[in-house]
Amino acid sequence: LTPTSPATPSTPSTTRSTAPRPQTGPALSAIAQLVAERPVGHSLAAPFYTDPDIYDLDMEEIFGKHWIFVASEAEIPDAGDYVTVDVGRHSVIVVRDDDEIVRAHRNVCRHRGARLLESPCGSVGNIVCPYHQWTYRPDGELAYAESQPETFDRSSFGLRSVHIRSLAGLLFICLADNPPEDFDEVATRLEPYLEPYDLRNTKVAHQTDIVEGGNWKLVMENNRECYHCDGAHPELITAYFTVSRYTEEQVTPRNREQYGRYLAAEQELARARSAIDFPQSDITELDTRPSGFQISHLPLDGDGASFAPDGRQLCRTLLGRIPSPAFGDLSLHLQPNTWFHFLGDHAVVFSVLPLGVDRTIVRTTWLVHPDAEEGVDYDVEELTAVWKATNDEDRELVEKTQRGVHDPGYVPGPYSLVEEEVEAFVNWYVTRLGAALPAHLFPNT
Ligand code: 3BY
Ligand code: FES
Ligand code: FE
Repeated sequence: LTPTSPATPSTPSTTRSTAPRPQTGPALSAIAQLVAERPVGHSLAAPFYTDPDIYDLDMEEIFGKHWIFVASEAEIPDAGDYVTVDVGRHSVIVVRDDDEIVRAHRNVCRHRGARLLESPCGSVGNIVCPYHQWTYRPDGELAYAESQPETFDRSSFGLRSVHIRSLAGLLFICLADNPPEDFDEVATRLEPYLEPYDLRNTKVAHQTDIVEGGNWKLVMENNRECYHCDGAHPELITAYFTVSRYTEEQVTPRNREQYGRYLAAEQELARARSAIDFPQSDITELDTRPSGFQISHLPLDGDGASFAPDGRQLCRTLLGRIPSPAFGDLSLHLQPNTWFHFLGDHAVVFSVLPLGVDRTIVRTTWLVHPDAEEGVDYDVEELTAVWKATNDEDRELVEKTQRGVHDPGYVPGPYSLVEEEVEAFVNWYVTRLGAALPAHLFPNT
């Protein structure tokens, strides 16, 4: 296991106040009222998607306090490799130090505050500030600062660290001083599902950033259902069973035939799992804890191996100790900003990063076995085609919805039987927001 650094307490060590943010009383109480009046089983009221004050609150209470998926260890394989990640106004350096430990630091110089690294990724010996050349080791320690008095104590001016942890090679940061503690338990329960893929031992085959013209919650809600898949995702549905996760009563006459094939493929997958003592059960704890999550394993259609039109294997080398190509799709959803698909031959991982109230980055990374050779064992175009198309289709839907919820004619509408995970996401979200707002704003509860 690659260790990750324990975060040092941030300096200066002021206790963060739980009092309302520097915002006018009426704005906060209006938000509290919207939270209290949220109709269960319905989409959110328009201001949650359009109001800059609610966006600021989201950045503080959701992105500022939870574990946020930002990168994979495969993106920084060697000492000195780094990525920079912007979460709202916070810029963070995620770097592998000289002892191979993955660390996260504030991308802010301890001298007079200059932004240290501007590239989205790269490799450094040391981190040298472009302004007056204060020089930091990858572990954050200040190694050199010119023309300082005798009394200058270098050890007091290391980079401020940010909490970071690696879940089987997937890197999560938390900007809060005290991250949600329940992630430990979540990690322990997820490890047996992820370990067989050996994600630490993968390489990046491709990465894309797309900017969606919609609020981050519309991006997440759209991901949490496949109600739209039949109509919107011609590429994805050929690989996927649209009826995945359906119960008997959710099946319509139109998709009954597919449902039969789905059940048979599910049994086949259960057999493949037991061959390697892979956990058999799905877990759904999406809105019952701070680090809400769901892990579920679904068979794929056709050959059942990969996201190809015919379900055919797309990379010749399989990940980790996966026994056979047709190992279905292990999908992991974590609140608030991510989803993952782990297949026998590759993994696709997604990080949602808000840029503004109606602009959101979706970063998609395709991971393959480190020995897989591009052009020999896989073709990048083929490997990425389905999710590139799907992302683009989803972007359009998110943007249409953003335009719709911005329209004065919008009223929240009811979720269908197959949108329970959207409700779970929204419920998780309003619960977090409600808990963050001062109690006196909720006089009736
Ligand atoms: O990525 C997901 O988990 C959902 C379900 C299937 C398609 N998709 C948008
Ligand atoms: Fe970085 Fe001066 S601001 S060295
Ligand atoms: Fe979609």
